Amino acid sequence: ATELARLATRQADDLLTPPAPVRLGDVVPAPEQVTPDPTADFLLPADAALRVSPAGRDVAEQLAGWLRPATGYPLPVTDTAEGPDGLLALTLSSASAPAATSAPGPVSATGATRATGTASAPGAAVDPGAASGGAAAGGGAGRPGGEDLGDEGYRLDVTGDGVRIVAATPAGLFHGAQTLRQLFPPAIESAAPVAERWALPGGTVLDRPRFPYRGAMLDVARHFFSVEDVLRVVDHLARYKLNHLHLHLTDDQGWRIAVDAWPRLAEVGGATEVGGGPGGWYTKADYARIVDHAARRHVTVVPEIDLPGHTNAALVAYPELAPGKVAPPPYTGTEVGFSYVDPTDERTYDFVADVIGEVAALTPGPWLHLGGDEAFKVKGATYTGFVERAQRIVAATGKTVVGWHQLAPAGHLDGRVLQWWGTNGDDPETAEAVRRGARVILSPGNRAYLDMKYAPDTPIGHDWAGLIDVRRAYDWDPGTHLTDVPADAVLGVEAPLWTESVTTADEVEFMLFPRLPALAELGWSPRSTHDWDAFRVRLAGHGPRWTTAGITFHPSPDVPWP
Ligand code: TNX
Repeated sequence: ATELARLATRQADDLLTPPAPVRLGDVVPAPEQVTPDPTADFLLPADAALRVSPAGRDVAEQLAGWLRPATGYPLPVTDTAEGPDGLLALTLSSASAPAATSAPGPVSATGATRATGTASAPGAAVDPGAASGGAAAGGGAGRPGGEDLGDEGYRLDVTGDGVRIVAATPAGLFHGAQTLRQLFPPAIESAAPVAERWALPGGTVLDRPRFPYRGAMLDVARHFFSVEDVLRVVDHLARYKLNHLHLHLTDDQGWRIAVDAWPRLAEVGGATEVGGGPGGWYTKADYARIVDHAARRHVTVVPEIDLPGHTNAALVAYPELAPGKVAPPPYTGTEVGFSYVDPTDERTYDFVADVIGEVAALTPGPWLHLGGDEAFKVKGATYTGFVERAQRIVAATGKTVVGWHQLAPAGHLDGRVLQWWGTNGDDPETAEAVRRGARVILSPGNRAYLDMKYAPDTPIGHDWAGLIDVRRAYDWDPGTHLTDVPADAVLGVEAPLWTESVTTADEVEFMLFPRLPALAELGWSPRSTHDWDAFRVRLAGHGPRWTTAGITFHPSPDVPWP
C-alpha cells in the first residue's frame, strides 16, 4: 500500500511539473533537425556530474564553467573510464568521424584533408583547397545510427534520465554544448546563483553546419581594443557557432601587431587611432593569448595585414616604404584610399616577407588575409603585380591567401579566397576569379556590415551601404547572392565590424547584437529552416539571456522581445 501511495504521488508530481520554459526548437542558429519529446524533459539535479571521454574533457570543463555560476551546483567533470554514464554525458565517437579529421586538434576550416604535395607549415596540414563549401563539409566514414556528424556536427539527446552529446570531434561537442547552454532557462546566464528549476526540453537535436567558414571581423586598427575586449568578442562568436575571427590588424590609423624585424611598426605605427586617442598594439604574447583563447572555443583567428593601401601607419614608422621616401604625418581621420607602400622598391617586398613570415608563425590556422582593398593609387598592372608577389609570399609560408574581392583580377593562386563586400551581387570580376578556382566569403556591405547603422537615429555607425536592421541582416541567401557564383564556391559568411565610430567594448556589442546571431544562422543553418517570422521569435528569447549576461544590444523593433 505504501508503495502504491508512493507511485501515486510520483505520478501526481509528474502531472504538476511544468514543462521546461525553453523549447527544443528555440536554438539560434536553427539546428538541422529537431525532434522534441515533451514527455522527456530533464530536471538538472544539484548532484549532477559530467562524464566525458578524455579528448572531450576541455569542452566539458567549459560547459561546467557556464553552468556552475547560476546553478551554484558543483558539476564535477569526470572521466567516462571512472564509472557509468553520468547525467550529462559528452562522448566523442570516432564512428561518427568524417574520413580524415577524427583526431582532436585545431579546428579545421574545411573538414577535408588531403596531401598538398607542397611544403606546409605545421598547423596548416588541412588544405583549404579541398573544401567543398556549401554542402556539409566532411567525408563521412562511419555513421552511427545513420548519422554523419562531420567535423563540426553533434547529436544532442535530452531524456528524463539525462543528457547526452555525441560528436566526432571536440568542435562538434563544443557546438553541442553551446546548444545545451541555450536550452536552459535564461537565468543560466547569471553570474551569481539563482533559485530556478533547471529544466531542459526533452528530445533530440541533430545538427551540422551549412558552410565551413562562419566568421566576424573586428577592426582593431581604427580604434584599438584590448586583449580582454577581443576575448569577449570570441566568446560571443562561439555562442552562435561562428568559427572564425578575422582581425583587421593594420590600417592608416594604426599598426597593431609587433613585428620583430620592423619594431617601429608597432612602437610608432601603433601609437595613433581615429580621433587622436592613444592607440595600442599587441605583443606576440598578447596575440598568442587571443589565438589560444579562440582555439579553445574552436574559433580560428584570421590575421589581416592590409596591403598595398591602408598603410599610412607603416609609412609613418618607416618612410623608406613610402613613395618618395618621405614620412607622411600620422593619420587619425576616417578617409580611405590615399596611402600605399612603394610597389617599385624591392625593400617593400622585404617588408612584406618579414611581416607575413612573422604573422604566419603566430597563426596556427590555415588563413592569412592580405587586404587589397581601396588601393586607389596603385592601379592596373602595378596593383596586380604587387598582389601576385604578395600572394606568393603568403603561399611560401604554407598559408592560404584570403583577400578583399579587389584581389580578383590578380593571377589565381591555388585555394585563394576572395572576401566579397560589394553591395550589388552582379560582379563579373569576382565571378571570373571563381571560374579560375577562387572561393568566396560573403560579406555584402548592405547585409553583413556591422558598422552600418540600424536606423537613422543609431548613435554610431555609417550608412554608405544603407541601414541594416535585423531583418535586412537575415533575409538573404549566401548560396545564391552572387550572380554566376555557385553555392559550392561559397566557403561561408563573415560580418565585418569596422570601428571608425566604435570606441568601447559596449559599442562593439551594441553593433554585434542582434545582427551577429542573424548572420550566424545564415552560415550554419540549412536553407530549409530559413524563415524570418520564426527567426524573430527565436531571437527574441535571447534578449533576456543577453541582459542577464550583461551583453549590450540594440533592442530592434524588428524583434518581439519579451
Ligand atoms: C570600406 S570594406 C572599407 C573600410 C572602411 C569601411 C567602412 C573595405 C574592405 N574597406 O576601410 O572601414 O568601408 O564601412
